[in-house]
Amino acid sequence: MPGSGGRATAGPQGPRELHDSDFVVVANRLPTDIEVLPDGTTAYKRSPGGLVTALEPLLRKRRGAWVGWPGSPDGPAEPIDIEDLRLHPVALSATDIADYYEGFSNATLWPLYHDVIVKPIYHRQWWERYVDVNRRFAEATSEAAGPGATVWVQDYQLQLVPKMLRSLRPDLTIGFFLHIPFPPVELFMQLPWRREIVDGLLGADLVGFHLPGGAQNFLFLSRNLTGAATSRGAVGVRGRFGEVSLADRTVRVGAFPISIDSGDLDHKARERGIRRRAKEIRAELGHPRKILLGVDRLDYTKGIDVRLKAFNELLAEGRAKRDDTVLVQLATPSRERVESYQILREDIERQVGHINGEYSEVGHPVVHYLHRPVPRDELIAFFAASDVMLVTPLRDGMNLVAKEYVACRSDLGGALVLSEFTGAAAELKQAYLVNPHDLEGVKDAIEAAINQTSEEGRRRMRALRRQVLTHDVDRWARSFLDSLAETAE
Ligand code: GDG
Repeated sequence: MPGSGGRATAGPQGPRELHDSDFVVVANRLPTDIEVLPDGTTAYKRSPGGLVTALEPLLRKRRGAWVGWPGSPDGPAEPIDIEDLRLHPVALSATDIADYYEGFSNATLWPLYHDVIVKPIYHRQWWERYVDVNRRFAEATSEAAGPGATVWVQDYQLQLVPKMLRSLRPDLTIGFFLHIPFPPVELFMQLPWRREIVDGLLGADLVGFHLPGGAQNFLFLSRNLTGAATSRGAVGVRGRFGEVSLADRTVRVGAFPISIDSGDLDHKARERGIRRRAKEIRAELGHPRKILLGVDRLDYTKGIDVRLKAFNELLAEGRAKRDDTVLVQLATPSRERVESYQILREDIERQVGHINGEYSEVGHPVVHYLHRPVPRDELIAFFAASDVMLVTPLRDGMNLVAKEYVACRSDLGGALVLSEFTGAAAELKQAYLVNPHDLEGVKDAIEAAINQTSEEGRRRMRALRRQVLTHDVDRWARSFLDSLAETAE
């Protein structure tokens, strides 16, 4: 796929038939925003996610297809070939978006799976729409997949697809990966449609989670809700697997911690242009002694309020100096039509206003807050420019930002303050690990990170980089797909 965008073309293999892909990825969004222009031609722009980058070579090699929502109501209705990749759009109406996406996915499942930080809303009408949209995704996938193809379904919006797809196409090998945490059993049991979700996932041959804990929760629920026999499996080279034995087949369950394209990011962050921009950023911020950085979608799971509270108290106690420390918070707008996100935004902006009102001077705010997406290169320059990266979620499946920061620090500078409640904490043990519910602990960790000696910082960063650079997204995808291939054998 082209990196920037352009117009759709037939691939070098010529026009393609339906049912001809050996490898199909199914996700809520297509990897490319596609728009039908007034003259009837199609313009597209690739969204540069890690998943796309990781899967691109495989998709090309295996006549790949991607099934997903094109991201706007003006998307194409028919499959479209962009070079070797076939995109199968699933059209969503305004009501689909409201009930399936903003409703059931993001106001029911998202808070439920993130430890009910916000109270999940259970609406029958949202559920019905979720079932309906999942069915349409399964049908589109069934049209895309060739005989005996491998299908990889992604994430919480599509948990019913594996079962629906298997009943349409028993010949397929189906994998499912959940990008967010799979919750503790007591919380999952709140869901009025808990049995349907577990049955939906059990339609896959392999169900993957970031962490072994999520896999264990799922195994327990499978046994208790369906009566199936489960086993923990042996500890093997690729980690621990469990199995669910159904009447006619076995479902494998495992942990596959996702990662980033670390090599690429490492390379990018060394470029002269990025390093120059990082210096400029420090200058624009007034050459403070220490720059603290937060980078998140504006989401209540990310603990942006936690770090603001901690910073406020450190300033009040004189443990952070108002004239030489700044906090930059880059907050990407997210799910702005969901009420809990509107409340969160007001709360964060009130906190930022309060801190700046108390501790800033004219022309020298102590908190710099942007509510907009920042271009990728600019983000990398921010990573390279900051002394302390603050990653303080109350719950997070993995958190790629923590890994990205580490990948950008070939200078061994910087420090990572990381919540224990992220998936990344299982791998990034040399970070300053914090319990985000323990405000004093968070303050101590930030203070220690601000004042670390350069030897201590280098020691920690070297160990963090060893982990991140050797465990990249390509390794993640390969290990999932190799395990999935084993289930087919
Ligand atoms: C879900 C799970 C899991 C952020 N702001 C900007 C920007 N970003 C990029 C980051 C990073 C990505 O967005 C965010 O990824 P995270 O992993 O941190 O968080 P979620 O969006 O919640 O992702 C999470 C992930 O899925 C993968 O499985 O790790 O736990 O919740 O790549 O750099 N990118 C640009 N401008 C921004 O302003 N260009």
